[in-house]
Amino acid sequence: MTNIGDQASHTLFISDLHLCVSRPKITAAFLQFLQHTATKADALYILGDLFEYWAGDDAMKDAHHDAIICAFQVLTNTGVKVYFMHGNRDFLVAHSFCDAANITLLADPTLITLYNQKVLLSHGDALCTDDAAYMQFRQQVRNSQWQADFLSLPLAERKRQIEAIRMRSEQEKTQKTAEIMDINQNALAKLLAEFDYPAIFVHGHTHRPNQHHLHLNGHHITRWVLGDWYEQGSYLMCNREGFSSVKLATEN
Ligand code: LP5
Ligand code: MN
Repeated sequence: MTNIGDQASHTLFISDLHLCVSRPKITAAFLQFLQHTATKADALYILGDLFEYWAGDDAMKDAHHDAIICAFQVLTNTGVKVYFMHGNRDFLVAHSFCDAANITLLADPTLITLYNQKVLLSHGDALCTDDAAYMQFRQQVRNSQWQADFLSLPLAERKRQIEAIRMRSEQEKTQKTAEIMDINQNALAKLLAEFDYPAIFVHGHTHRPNQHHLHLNGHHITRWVLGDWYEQGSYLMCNREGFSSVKLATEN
């Protein structure tokens, strides 16, 4: 492959878009991103919370989801690989959606090698261990029997229950400090040790985009936190020279 200008080999990372029918501007920005920015990349990694929520793959037959699936198909047909990891909002995304969109589902966490560097990927919510109420909720809804029972409910009932949990979650978050809702440093150190201290760790979820440097057991690790797309789209780009965070132009 010839590496010139923006054709140079590179990989993109995004998370926390929270796409939904009631925020059409974000969906439009995302479709633009897929058509223009992502087509030049080798691969796109979506690290969770692509959707505001996902009630089950039978919810994907509407026009909003159809446009997103078609855009993924167009992108992947040009040879760009798209990988998707579950977030806390869309962990019910399953193989019907991924097959239709031609994207690959990744486990959380996943270790990849990118341009000779070990890069660990996660949504990030599993590391928010100080948030005891969330951890308990997470354990319950990530149970496969619980999910099978939930998915056996009619779609309208699932949506009703999710809306109720959303309201409760928003209410409870007002009572939690920012520290409680951030990554726990011991949980982070434990995860990085399990993966033999990768050079890079990329995650989303906290909506606190940043670059952090850690020194653990003689290793230097860079932790990149992805931003959400509520106000402005953004992505992390990685090429042979390293990582850089990019904001999308906003339309006026
Ligand atoms: O998403 P975000 O960033 O706003 O908040 C998260 C945590 N909240 C959640 C809940 C989701 O936002 C909404 C549900 C998504 C849909 C999933 C589909 C299938 C599930 C269906 C369930 C019926 O993840 C929030 C964290 C925050 O991140 C920061 O890390 O604090 O956690 C909470 O607010 C959780 C509450 O503290 C506890 C909620 C208890 C609800 C108990 C109900 C028990 C019933 C279980 C299932 C029916
Ligand atoms: Mn999240």
